[in-house]
Amino acid sequence: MDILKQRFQEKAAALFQENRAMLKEHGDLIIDQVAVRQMFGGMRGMKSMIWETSQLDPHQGIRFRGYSIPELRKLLPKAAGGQEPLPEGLFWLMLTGDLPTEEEVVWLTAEWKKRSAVPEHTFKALDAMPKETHPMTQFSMAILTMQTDSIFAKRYSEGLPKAEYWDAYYEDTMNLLASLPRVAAYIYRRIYKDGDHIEPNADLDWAANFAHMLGASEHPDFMSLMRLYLTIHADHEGGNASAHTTHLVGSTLADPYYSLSGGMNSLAGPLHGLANQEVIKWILEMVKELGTETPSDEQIRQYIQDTLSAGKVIPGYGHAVLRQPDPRYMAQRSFAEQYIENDNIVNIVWKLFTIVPPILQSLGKVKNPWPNVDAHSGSLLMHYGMKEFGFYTVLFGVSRAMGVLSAGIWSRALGMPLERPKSLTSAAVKQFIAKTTVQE
Ligand code: CMX
Repeated sequence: MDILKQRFQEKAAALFQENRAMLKEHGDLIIDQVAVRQMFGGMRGMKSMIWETSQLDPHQGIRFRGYSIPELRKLLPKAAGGQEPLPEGLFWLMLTGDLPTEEEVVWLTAEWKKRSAVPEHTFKALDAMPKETHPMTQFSMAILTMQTDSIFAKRYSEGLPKAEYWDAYYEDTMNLLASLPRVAAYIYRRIYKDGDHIEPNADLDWAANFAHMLGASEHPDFMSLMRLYLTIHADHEGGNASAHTTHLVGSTLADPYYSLSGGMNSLAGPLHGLANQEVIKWILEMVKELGTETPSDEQIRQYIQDTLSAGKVIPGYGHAVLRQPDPRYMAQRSFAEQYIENDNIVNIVWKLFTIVPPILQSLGKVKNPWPNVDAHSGSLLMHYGMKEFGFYTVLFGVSRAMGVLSAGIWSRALGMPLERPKSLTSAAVKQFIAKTTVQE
């Protein structure tokens, strides 16, 4: 058994027993109640699932196993000479709850390298799709084509006992994470670089090798950006759409390939991960319409008003849970302050930070007027020359896979059952209201 799997097994076995005992003693305690408003309002705030890898506070933002993003930027192991955290370290942390040592991260980088082969038929299936197919469609489909290699599916069909589900889920997760950068880079080069693919470089860590295979930028800081980017997008507790979808599909014991592909389809929505492409698209349209890359505050204000008057949302702003500027936005801003000098698009992103919130606030209905993670990411990629914004959500997806799949291993280890909440018709809710208000 490898060192990470062993560490996980110890932690998971202990928590499994603790949870069993807790459920026996306190299983009937009421932890939450559901308002009619929540049933019609996308289940906001309803406590309804267990997710070990991270937790989101509306004011503090995301904490991965208790660590904030600024803390992780300091504490996670880094590449030699690098200043940004290695995403491998975050995966280790999410899975075990412990910060890894440098040696452990070196081991994980090497392990993913060993497992990084992509089946030939995946490339063939991608090549058979029209090039103009959206990169997220290609990504999701590519993940499904690799399902032929699922160890979970194979072992399940051979009679895998329940106590070993997590073990097979772990194997698939490690193989998937190892191969996703290659698949994503293949899609990028296929669509935007005439299929001129770049072989992996075995000397590089997971994120740097991804940056290398993308071949989008020669700048060494692009590798640092990828390390930070892939770390901060990984997880945002369990209720967000991509996490919840992956979790739901996994609860049927569909293997990690099916689950992740489902999660990626969720990420592809403009209210979720696709917002990173929408932000840059919107900014570039603004620049084009105004005829300048250095618009005045007044011009930007008017453009925002026009967007809202057209019945559209301001992409990159607002959040279902957060009520403060997103720490993932702030981390990217701090990266830009450190690495980038005077970039027009970055400057627009910073101007929006002060101009958008009062306007959204004045609408009187937006619960969070602050920027989310997607408001900043595209401007950094643009800076290093990766201008193909249709691809941006795939980058988000490669990172998000780490969070949702490590959470999936936990779900299998903790014996989480098939997810099956209760739905009601509108008529049933009305009947409930009539009965309840008469009783009052
Ligand atoms: N621009 C304009 N209107 C907005 C808005 C924005 N950025 N954010 C929220 N609103 C509107 C909502 O559309 C809603 O309007 P209606 O009542 O007319 O339907 C109202 O304000 C209340 O919404 P809310 O409770 O504040 O926000 P929700 O929890 O319903 O939605 C989110 C959250 C993210 C979907 C929404 O803020 C939004 O559409 N933002 C823009 C898209 C975006 O950036 N998504 C990425 C989120 C991060 C991620 O998942 O990657």
